[in-house]
Amino acid sequence: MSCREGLSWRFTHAITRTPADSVAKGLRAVDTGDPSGAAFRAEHAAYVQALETAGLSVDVLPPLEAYPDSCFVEDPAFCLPDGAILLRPGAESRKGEPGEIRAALESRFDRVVEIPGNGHVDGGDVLMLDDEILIGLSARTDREGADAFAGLLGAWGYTARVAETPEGVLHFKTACSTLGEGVILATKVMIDSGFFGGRKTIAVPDGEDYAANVIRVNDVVLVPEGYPKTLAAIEAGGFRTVIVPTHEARKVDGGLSCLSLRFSKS
Ligand code: CIR
Repeated sequence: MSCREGLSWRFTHAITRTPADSVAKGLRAVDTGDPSGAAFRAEHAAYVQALETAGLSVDVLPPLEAYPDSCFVEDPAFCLPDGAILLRPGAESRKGEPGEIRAALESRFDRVVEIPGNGHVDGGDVLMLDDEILIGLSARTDREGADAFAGLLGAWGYTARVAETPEGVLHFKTACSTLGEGVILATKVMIDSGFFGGRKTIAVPDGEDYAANVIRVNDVVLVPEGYPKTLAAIEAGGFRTVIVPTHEARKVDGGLSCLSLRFSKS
């Protein structure tokens, strides 16, 4: 696809979902204690406020107790200016989430389609850049799903490339983010993997890998609270930052990107 300046970071809208109390039972690789629903909701409100301050109109969907991880709305769907795609999350407990977010997408988009076939894709494995969409294979995204998704994106006129997510990384975007204007923030392992070719990258400083997941929203980059070296590296790159608390989300492997679907209408 030709480069669409700002495709991956200029947005007008976002969809989020308030965390339920059942988030205490959310999936996690390492148990560091359960998140508290109330504390998570307070952090979530600050997150929504940061998106609104960055210029977005934010739809906040009600909590879903039946789906502990459903506040991580990035995983069951993917949005482009020309439509939304319902994905098929790889975790058994999250399989019903696309059905739960369909109505919210249909209220915002004329075109809402399902990923074809039976393969799995989590939105957390999809890195949208201005000129290319990268799909990471992971424990949640399999080859069948990634190929089907890449085919659908191709039919919509986008260039998609499938890559291997390094071992031990939950989602491709757990370890990298677009800062916009052609710059990628990533862990050293991701940079060394060569996925990003000759693109400009900023390495996440040692000991702060969690902060690789940031989001560029219009004029600012939202950065998780508590990662001063990464914050300084992003600011040194010439980007304006806003700090947002994600302490509760982190307990269940969540970060800034997975808490919203961000998009602009064409
Ligand atoms: C999960 O394991 O599915 C959730 N506890 C966290 C999902 C985070 N999503 C993301 O990074 N895109």
